[in-house]
Amino acid sequence: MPKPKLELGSAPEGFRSGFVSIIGRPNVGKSTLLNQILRNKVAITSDRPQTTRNAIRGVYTTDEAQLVFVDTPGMHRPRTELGRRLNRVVRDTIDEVDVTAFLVDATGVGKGDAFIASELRRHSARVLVVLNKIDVVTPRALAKASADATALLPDVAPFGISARTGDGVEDLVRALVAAVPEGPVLYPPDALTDQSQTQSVAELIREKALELTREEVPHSIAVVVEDMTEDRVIASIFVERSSQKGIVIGKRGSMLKEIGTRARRDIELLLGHGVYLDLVVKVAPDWQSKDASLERFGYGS
Ligand SMILES: Nc1nc2c(ncn2[C@@H]2O[C@H](COP(=O)(O)OP(=O)(O)OP(=O)(O)O)[C@@H](O)[C@H]2O)c(=O)[nH]1
Ligand SMILES: [Mg+2]
Repeated sequence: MPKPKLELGSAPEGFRSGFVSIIGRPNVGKSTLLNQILRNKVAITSDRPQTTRNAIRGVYTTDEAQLVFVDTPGMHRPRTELGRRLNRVVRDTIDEVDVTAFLVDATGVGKGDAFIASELRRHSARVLVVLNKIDVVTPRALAKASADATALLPDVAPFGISARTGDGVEDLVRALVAAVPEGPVLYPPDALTDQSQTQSVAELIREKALELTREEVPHSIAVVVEDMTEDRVIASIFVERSSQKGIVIGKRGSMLKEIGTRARRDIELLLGHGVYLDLVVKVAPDWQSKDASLERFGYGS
C-alpha cells in the first residue's frame, strides 16, 4: 500500500519531528554539515571564521521524520558588537531546540570547545557530540580528539563524521531522528529553508567576497540586495574603511569583476535562469560596532 502523502500539521503514526541546532566554534564545518545533510547549498561556507551570521533553518524530511536544523554562527570570544550579537543568536538557539549537534574539529579540541560545552551543560536539550573532518586526521589524532571531547561531555559517545565527504553523516542523522519526539509535520514536506531568495542571493555574493579576500577584510564585509527583479540583481558590498573598498574593487575593477562572475554563477543555479548582476562597493565606517548598521544588515538585535 502506498504511504499517505505527508501534509503540514498532520501527524502520521510513529512520525518524529523536532528542532536540531548545529553548534560549535567558528570554522568547524557546521554549515558544510547542514548542506551535506540536505544535499543542497542552503548555507554559505568558507575557511574564513564567522562565515555564518544568522540562525539559518534547513528542513530535512523523510516519510518517517522531519528534522528542522538550525545552523548557527560560530561561538567565539567577541571583540565587536557584531560578535556579541552572533553569540546571542547561538544562545537563543540552544534554548529553543530539542537536540543539539555539538560539532568539534577532529584536528584539535581546545578551550573554545570547553567553553561551549559548559554553556551546553546549562541547558536542557539533548546533546550529540560530533567530531568533524575525520577525512584529514590520522587514527591516532582521532582517538585523542575523541578522548578530549568525551572529557568535555562524559555522558555522550562522540560521532565521527566528515561533513565534506559525507562519511558517517547517515548514522548521525539516524541518531538525531531517534532523539526527537514523536510529533507532526512542522514545515511543508518540500520546504528546504526559511531564508528568503533575497537573503540567499546576498549570502552567495558575500561568500565569493570572503573567498577572494583575506586577513581582516572578510570580517568587514556585509552585503545588501538593494533591488531584485526577475532578471536583475542590484547589490551593495559594504566594507568598513576606504582602504578595504580599494581591495574589494581591485586593480581596474578586477576583484569586483571576479566576485561578480563567481556570484552570478551560483545565483543563476539558485534561481534557475540567467540574471544581470550589478555590484557596487560602499563604506559603512565601523559598522560592526554600530547598532543601526547591524540592524540594517540584518544582524540580530
Ligand atoms: N577536510 C574537511 N574540511 C571540512 C569539513 N567540513 C568543513 N570543512 C571545511 O572547513 C571550513 C569551514 O567550513 P564551514 O562549514 O564554513 O564552517 P562553519 O562551522 O559553518 O563556520 P562559521 O560559520 O564561520 O562558524 C571550510 O573550508 C570547509 O570546506 C570536513 O569534513 N573535512
Ligand atoms: Mg557556518
